[in-house]
Amino acid sequence: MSAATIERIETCLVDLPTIRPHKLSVATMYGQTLMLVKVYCSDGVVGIGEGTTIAGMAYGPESPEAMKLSIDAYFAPAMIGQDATRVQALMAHLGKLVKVNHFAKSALETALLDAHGKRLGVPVSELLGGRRRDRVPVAWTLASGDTDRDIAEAEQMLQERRHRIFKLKIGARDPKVDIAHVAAIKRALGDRGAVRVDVNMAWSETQAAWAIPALADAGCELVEQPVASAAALARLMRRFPVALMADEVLQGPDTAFEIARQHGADVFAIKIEQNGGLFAAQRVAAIADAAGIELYGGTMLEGAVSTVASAHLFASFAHLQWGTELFGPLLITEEILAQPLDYSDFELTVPAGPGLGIELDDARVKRFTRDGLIKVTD
Ligand code: MUC
Ligand code: MG
Repeated sequence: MSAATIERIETCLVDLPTIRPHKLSVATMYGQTLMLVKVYCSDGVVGIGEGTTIAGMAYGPESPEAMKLSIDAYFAPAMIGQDATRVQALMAHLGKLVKVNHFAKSALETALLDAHGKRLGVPVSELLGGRRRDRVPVAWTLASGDTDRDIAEAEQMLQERRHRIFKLKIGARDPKVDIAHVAAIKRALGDRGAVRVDVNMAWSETQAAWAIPALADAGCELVEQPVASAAALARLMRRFPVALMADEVLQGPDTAFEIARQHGADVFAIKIEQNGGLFAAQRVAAIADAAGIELYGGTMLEGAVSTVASAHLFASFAHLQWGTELFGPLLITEEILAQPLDYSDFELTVPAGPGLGIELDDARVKRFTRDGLIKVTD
């Protein structure tokens, strides 16, 4: 095919409010910042990508501001004039020039895949080997910090047939208080809703050893990243029958291989940003499959662009035993797509159009675009 080269790259920061405060063990979020990137190619095709973090730098090493800066100052100059049609080769080239920066790389790879899919007239899922499903189950996170409010929220989601899998964010409070919270929610929902928890690394190994059986007794079916250490997670695996999921410790194929080698998790939460892009996340999923580890489609509470990129990847997985948590756009008050995504009957439809299959509402994006790199708060 005739080469299309990269002509220009634009980045912006878009600050959007969340529908309610979102409380994690690491921080409370009141809004989400999307770092959006547009890659303009010589054949007239424009690809879009997105990078997000959770609560600024409280969750991981990159911030939206750092992603923008690294793209503007380092990635973009190295990409101008390069062949836009050889996505893996270009990403490998960038990998040599810039260490780590997984989130920024994921945003750029998403934009290149979007552009290439548009160019070829196929969805991104086809560039990843072809989809095995058109819709993916979507969990909702209950994280208001208040048990009654969380129960009311879950009831509303069940009634609207939007979600029936609920992930509870715990770890900020005393484990005893957290377990009472989980038990109350599971009691209220019964068999109508699955309950899982994400501790975001907050517990010590001894706290986890005490709390995990209590969570299982409360009806919790999956415990995500209870401790920070991969070795401690592997030790906990030997002690309890309840499913344990790795999230933060998965930072690309090398880490996935090491955890799989130690039988260090029952389930992998696959995140495109945390692993350094869609292809790296695909390799992580392949390692999990080979090791008999089950799969879950994770999120960095991404906006629509990265959510859809993830959906294309998860649609191509051979196994997706635990569904996904691709609810990020629903946590944000503003719709930034020209055509909203289809969340219905407890699932998200993976768009079928070329590339990501979505179009930004540019006027809305502009309205929330930050003027400058640093957010001014009063
Ligand atoms: C995480 O740690 O998995 C996913 C859902 C949510 O509420 O937070 C994220 C991050
Ligand atoms: Mg997690």
